Amino acid sequence: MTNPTILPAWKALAEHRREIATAHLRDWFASDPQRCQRFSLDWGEIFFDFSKNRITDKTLGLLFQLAEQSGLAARIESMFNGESINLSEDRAVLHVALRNRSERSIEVGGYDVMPDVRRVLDKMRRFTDQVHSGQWRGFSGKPISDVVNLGIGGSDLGPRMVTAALTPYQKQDLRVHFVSNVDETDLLETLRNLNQETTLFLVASKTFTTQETMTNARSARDWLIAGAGGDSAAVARHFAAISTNHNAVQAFGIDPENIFEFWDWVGGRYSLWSAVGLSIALAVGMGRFEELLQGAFEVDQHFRSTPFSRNIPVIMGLLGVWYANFLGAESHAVLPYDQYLRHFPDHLQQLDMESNGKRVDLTGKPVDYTTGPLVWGQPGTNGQHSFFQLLHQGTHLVPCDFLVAAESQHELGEHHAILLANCLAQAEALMKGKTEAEARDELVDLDLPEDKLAALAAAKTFPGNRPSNMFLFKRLTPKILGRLIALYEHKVFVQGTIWNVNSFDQMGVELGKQLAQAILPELEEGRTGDHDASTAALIETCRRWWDRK
Ligand code: G6Q
Repeated sequence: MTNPTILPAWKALAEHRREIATAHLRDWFASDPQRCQRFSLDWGEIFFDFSKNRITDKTLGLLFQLAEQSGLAARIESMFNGESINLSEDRAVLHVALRNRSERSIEVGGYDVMPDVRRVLDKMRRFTDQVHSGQWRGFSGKPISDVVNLGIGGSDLGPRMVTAALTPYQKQDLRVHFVSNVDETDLLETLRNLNQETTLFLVASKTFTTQETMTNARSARDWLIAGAGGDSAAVARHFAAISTNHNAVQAFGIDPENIFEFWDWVGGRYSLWSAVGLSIALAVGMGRFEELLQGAFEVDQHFRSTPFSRNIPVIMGLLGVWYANFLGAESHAVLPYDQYLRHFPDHLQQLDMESNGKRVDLTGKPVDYTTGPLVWGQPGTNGQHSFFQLLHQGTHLVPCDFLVAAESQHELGEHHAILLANCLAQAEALMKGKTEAEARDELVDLDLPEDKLAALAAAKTFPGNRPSNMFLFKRLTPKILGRLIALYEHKVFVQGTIWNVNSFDQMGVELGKQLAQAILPELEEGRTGDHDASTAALIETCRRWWDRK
């Protein structure tokens, strides 16, 4: 547990930043034909090209030293060995156990968790097989046609993202929907076209107390029972729960047979690999779900056993530290050139910002350095027609991750080649930029007076030297997707280790859960609370417009 800023490598990096302050990526590429070869890794069907980063061999060497001096190797072992590295909640962090496809046991406090993990996977397999084969029937004897996952945050974003990403692998006769928002619009618009007789609800909630999910679950239960002619016995055929809280699930009225358990050592944003992934398994089948696990397992092995110099999540994490702490970057853009990955930035936003959006270190002391970045993005090429302007010419340094498949899931004329060409061109343009002289050359025929020419050339100049990673993968299969997600999970781990923060609690999210509970009775019943004038006026205005005053 060290303040990273006192480490020798940190100090050396601060010094080194000055050495390369005026260097340009364009010149580094021009003078070094081996640059891409040295700064890329061809790992199975993923080609990770990090050569378009503002780094030299020396930068990387110092970053690897920083990782060593931060005790990263020991911390990786602590996680894989089930130690309580989530200090504030005194919990192990073992999403790696959920995708441990080996025979290796993994213990928490001397108890091997692997038999429990396999038992729940078996139960998921039996359940998905029953639903897919039509053996599982609703209250009127019809097979299931629609599954609705009710969950929020970690119990929604991961499975929602994966299910969308694996659309080409989905079972044809089963549709999977996701409802997260307590805004009734979300539930009502989803239920609008569904039939109670053939709809199955999965209530995914680790705690089974989350206000939004429980409110949606209660309304969904009412809708179902109304459709079943008031017979509450229908709930047993139409509700399953994924939770660590058995008592609350049973109190809700869900058949204990339909409970899929997971454990307190699985953080919400790391839970898609657990029974929280049941919606994924129902969408694509258990075999595909296990291919997803396999991909993540391969990354776990890579992360645990590969030297830092060839370790992809370690390199990803260190590059982020370099930009955040030494080059002043405040955000990180994730740009999948893949419509099926449209929810990938949302998932990473939670993964990264909830994990490393922390202001105190592991001892509770406020940090005096930057921690987790703002993570944002959306699929290409759409973003090119909006925020890419700022990426190219704005005043912020925004490191970007591009993700793109070499092969499409479809064949439609030139679409995929155009998509790929755009992706590669953007990364190249961010790196190279366009000099003022090049801009002037393009304008020469306009024959403008010098002041106008200078202004226009300046507007058309691109500084370049803007960094990016490229994740080029062969095709978006379940295994490749599993790998991509796990790479980012471990990247976040690397950064949390260096920043010396707890990446596995989320007190800011807990706060939100408490605050709404306090205002609700004041809104509904007009009770007086202890609020600032602004909040009190807002409550009063709502009540007046509701005509309850
Ligand atoms: C994730 C967070 C948070 C959580 C949701 C839902 O890491 O803890 O996003 O997943 O608040 O919580 P429940 O699963 O308990 O309903």
